[in-house]
Amino acid sequence: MTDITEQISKNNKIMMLAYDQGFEHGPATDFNEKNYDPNYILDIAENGGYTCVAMQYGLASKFWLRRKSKVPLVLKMNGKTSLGKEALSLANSDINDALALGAKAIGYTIYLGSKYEAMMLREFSKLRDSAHKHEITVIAWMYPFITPPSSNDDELEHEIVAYAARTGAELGADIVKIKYPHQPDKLQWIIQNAVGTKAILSGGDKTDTEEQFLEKVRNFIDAGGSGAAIGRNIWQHHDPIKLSSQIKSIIWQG
Ligand code: FBP
Repeated sequence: MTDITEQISKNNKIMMLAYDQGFEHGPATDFNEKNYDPNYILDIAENGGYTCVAMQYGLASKFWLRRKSKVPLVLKMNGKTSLGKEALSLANSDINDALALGAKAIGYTIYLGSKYEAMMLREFSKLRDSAHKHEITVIAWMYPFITPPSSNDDELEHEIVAYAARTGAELGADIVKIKYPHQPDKLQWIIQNAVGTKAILSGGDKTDTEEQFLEKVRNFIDAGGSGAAIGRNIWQHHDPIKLSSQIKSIIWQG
């Protein structure tokens, strides 16, 4: 395989539907009568032009696998609930699970700056090696877990996002999933620092208007980004397919 990310991308670009929030945040904050149901999400993934869908093992085996979805699976391997305070997220599945499911990629969150950082770095590296042995794409959710001093929040924040992108690249991820910075004019610098690794945008909660959100995706792609991994902004929207098609145009046509 020339480019390992080809199996979850189209023309070098990635549009991922993320659905691990039930684990990370719990039903109360994120779900309604429609989007609590994994089949609703898989309908969106299948009809909205997504190049991959990310789920934890339980949902992947009970829903994605059973309906034989054609949208490539990103098995999200680690996770933590919002009930604890510690920034530690360890794997709850392994490479054999990814192989048994037929996942094309694995996803792993690293909380950089957490006091448990070293544990996650070690576990990630082992999973990266096993994934690459089986030609499975490795995606690192690179999430800094430190708050910059308040006096120059914005100035430092984009450097921390760049640091996260850089660390993911140096760790050997094929794709880094990074947050949108407070200073969008620094996006190019951030994405450049992913040196040789594709950078995709992490959606965030649904606080922006539709226009603001689409502008973020556009800025990210214009700055050299390789796509987006979006969850709540899509499946909390009243018309997810229409919004997906707008995002699709931005990702592939600019
Ligand atoms: P969203 O677009 O809903 O933010 O999904 C992307 C994602 O990375 C999910 O995979 C993950 O559950 C969530 O964000 C984590 O969000 P937060 O950092 O706000 O807990």
